[in-house]
Amino acid sequence: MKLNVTLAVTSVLVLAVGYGMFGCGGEGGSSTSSTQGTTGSTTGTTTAGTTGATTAGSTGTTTSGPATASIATINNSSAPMGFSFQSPVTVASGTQVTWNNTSAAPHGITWDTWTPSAQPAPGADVAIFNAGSMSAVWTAPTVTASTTYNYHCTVHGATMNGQIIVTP
Ligand SMILES: [Cu+2]
Repeated sequence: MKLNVTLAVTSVLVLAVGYGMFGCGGEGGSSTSSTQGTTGSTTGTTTAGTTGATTAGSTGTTTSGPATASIATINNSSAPMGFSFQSPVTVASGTQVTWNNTSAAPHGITWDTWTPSAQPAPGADVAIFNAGSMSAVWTAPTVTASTTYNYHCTVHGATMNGQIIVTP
């Protein structure tokens, strides 16, 4: 009988401890430790956006720049005027063309007709360039079909002529 009493007391103690733990746990979870929010206002200076020059993007589609071509302009004893242009020369649209004058006389480029005529005009004539020098740059028009541009020499006339074929 003494053993039964001991068990009963033990059970009560276990229940009491268990109840107490639950009670304490419940109260502990509802603790409201309210942290006072900082209410200081930030009054720092506002940094203005950068107003520096915007760097323009490169307009080329390649980093190597436009294509270039050089047209030889030479002494030619069999030509009517004694000089001739390298002709025909084929270049792509947008190519920067110069005439390289290795002959003994000055020459210039005067544009004539082009075929097909629906394609862009060749633009301004190229000024006279002296013996031993390069002409001003002529930029080939942007064409949508292979186009032949005819020209003759400003100095020597229609018999000193050439052709440039511009491709799309
Ligand atoms: Cu000429």
